[in-house]
Amino acid sequence: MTTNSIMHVASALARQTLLDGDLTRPVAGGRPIRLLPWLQVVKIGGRSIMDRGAEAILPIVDEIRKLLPEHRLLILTGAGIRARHLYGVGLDLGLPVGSLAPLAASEAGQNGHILASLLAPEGVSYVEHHTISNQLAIHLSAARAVVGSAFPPYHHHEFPNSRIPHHRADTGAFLLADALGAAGLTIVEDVDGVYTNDPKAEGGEKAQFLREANYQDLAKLTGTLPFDRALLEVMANARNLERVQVVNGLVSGRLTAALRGEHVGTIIHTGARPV
Ligand code: GWN
Ligand code: ATP
Repeated sequence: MTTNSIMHVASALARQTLLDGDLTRPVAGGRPIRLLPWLQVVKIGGRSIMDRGAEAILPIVDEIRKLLPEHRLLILTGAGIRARHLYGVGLDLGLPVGSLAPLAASEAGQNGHILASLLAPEGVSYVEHHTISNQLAIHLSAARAVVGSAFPPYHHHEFPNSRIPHHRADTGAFLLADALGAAGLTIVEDVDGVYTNDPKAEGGEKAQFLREANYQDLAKLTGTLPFDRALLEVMANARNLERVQVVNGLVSGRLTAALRGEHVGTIIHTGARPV
């Protein structure tokens, strides 16, 4: 006679479909822990800041240098004009979105390498996507800040709903900040914040400045936005990050004030609920 000694693993999700929200919610509906609750994430615009060269970059570098004793920072860069040129060439050749995404992402990485080189004397380095995923805590124990690419590393996993990558640098920065449970995300642009229309476009003088907005209000705006529209979609499902501030990086002191919790740009409220 053989004795049955099979151990049964008790799992709350073992006997049910993962598609039934009523069944998964009691197990999976809780707020995740904050991995790096002291982290401040700063997204530096590729087109709006980095493409302007020394005139815009050096004052921001100076401001970040002075901020280092106060904060521990993950600085993420956007892709800018080189990625736009690349989309033009790639689309002309018929490349699929999953081929264009990593090519554009590499431009965000290049901007990060530039910024990190300028901050190197302060102990700041560029860290790879893999390092951001797995070893950010150790790197930020050794240095006050690191720089990385804001572009999400989707590659051929990019959603096929557009020929231009749908999730770009602003979305990537938000996904990371929310997943890490960061204290905040500041998006640095070349405008004071979000307006009802592009203030630089024709008729832009009629655009109204939005000091504070909800992600749902911004989704109703039919015109352009100063960030990827997909950012609003991921904000709807945010778990940790309750708000984001968009500030003008061409005005000295705005980034510093934003990181100190001051309201100096547009504050966008996400779908994350306070604890
Ligand atoms: O190359 O500047 O990381 O941090 O999306 O992938 O296209 O890669 O395909 O760790 O993995 O160009 O080589 O490049 O920008 O993304 O990096 O120097 O596999 O450190 O090797 O997820 O940096 O690069 O472009 O970010 O955004 O070797 Mo770059 Mo980007 Mo470096 Mo990264 Mo992509 Mo990696 Mo990746 Mo690729
Ligand atoms: P990336 O990092 O992806 O290279 P970026 O964040 O540096 O990009 P843009 O995508 O060019 O920069 O976005 C900033 C620009 O968006 C501003 O210079 C502004 O002219 C424009 N813009 C469009 N719509 C609006 C709006 N509703 N409110 C404010 N600015 C807007």
